[in-house]
Amino acid sequence: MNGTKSILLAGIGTAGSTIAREIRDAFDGNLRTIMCDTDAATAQMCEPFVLLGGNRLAGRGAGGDIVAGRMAAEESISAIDSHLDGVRIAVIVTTLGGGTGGGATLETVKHLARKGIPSIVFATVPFTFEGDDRQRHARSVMRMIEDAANASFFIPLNDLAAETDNMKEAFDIARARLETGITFFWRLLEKPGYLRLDAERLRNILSRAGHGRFAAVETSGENRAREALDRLLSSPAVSGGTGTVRAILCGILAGDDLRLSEVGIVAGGLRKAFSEPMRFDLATVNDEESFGGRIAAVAMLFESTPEESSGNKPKSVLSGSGQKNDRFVKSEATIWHGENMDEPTYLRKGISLGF
Ligand SMILES: Nc1nc2c(ncn2[C@@H]2O[C@H](COP(=O)(O)OP(=O)(O)OP(=O)(O)O)[C@@H](O)[C@H]2O)c(=O)[nH]1
Ligand SMILES: [Mg+2]
Repeated sequence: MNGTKSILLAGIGTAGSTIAREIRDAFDGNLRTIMCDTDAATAQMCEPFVLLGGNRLAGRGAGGDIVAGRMAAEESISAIDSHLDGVRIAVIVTTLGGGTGGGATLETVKHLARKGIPSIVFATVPFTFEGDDRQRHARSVMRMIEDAANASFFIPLNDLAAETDNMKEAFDIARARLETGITFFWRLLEKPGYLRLDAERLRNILSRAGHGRFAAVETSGENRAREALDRLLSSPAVSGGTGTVRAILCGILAGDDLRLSEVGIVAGGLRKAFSEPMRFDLATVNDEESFGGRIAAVAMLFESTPEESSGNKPKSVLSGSGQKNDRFVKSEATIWHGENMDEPTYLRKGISLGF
């Protein structure tokens, strides 16, 4: 199966489904997608569609009730199974705050896990002005999603208030940000690159990543690499955060003019910015049509909480050597003949990439 077809984009809830459809449209329809909602009206704009809780809610939506959303998913989430053939990773997009996004997402993640499919969740967190109840529900759901999903990214809508005072613009920015983070995976798999990732490697990286943050920048001009690095390092996603960064996935997307030294500046600079030992994966995408003359740099950071960083480290699965695996939040080190297989080959073998 084509690498990009082994990733499924699932939109949950009304806004989540709409965002998933918009992302697919913006990506020339070339994303394998499924939309799930308790509101039958969503089916008119989103295809393929799975109605959740048809018996219980009669296609009228969960009305902001996350318990109703959860029960609806319990009732009918297995209807997505016919869309899972060959799927190796699921990327879920949703908005917390509604009953379906808030209630059905966790059930969807758990269902996929039972099928052996890791989930990466991208979710917006409601504006404060939407009310204390929505905020509280969203926060409690976030924690459960963080625990259940293999990787999760949350975008607080409040943060966008610093960028615009206009409601529509704020939602547009949120959508654009989700689109950047989500389509990054497809771009990594679909386009050729000098340092490539395939679906299995991506699954390996993300299936144990934990809570994440991401930043994406685009630059052009003579100093584009230096500028990309500076902007990445000063973005709240990279400079903020309370936990220890355990793993970074760095992507550099550019046209035919990408220079080795530029890869060194961005990837090397990002890596050096963190003193903690961590896993670092780099992928480059060569896409002259989309990025000719420019560089797009994406940094996904996965971190542990302060408690996890000071807590016990898991033991090795294979060797039982007790070797620490500092690089992942939820995993044990995979030791084989004394080597930590979770380290990229070029690091284990000491191969220089020129930075
Ligand atoms: N990013 C984004 N978020 C939205 C948009 N519209 C609403 N939201 C957010 O999404 C939350 C509600 O999501 P909905 O999709 O309406 O709710 P739902 O998941 O369908 O749940 P129910 O309608 O209760 O079944 C709100 O609290 C908002 O924070 C949008 O256009 N874009
Ligand atoms: Mg709805």
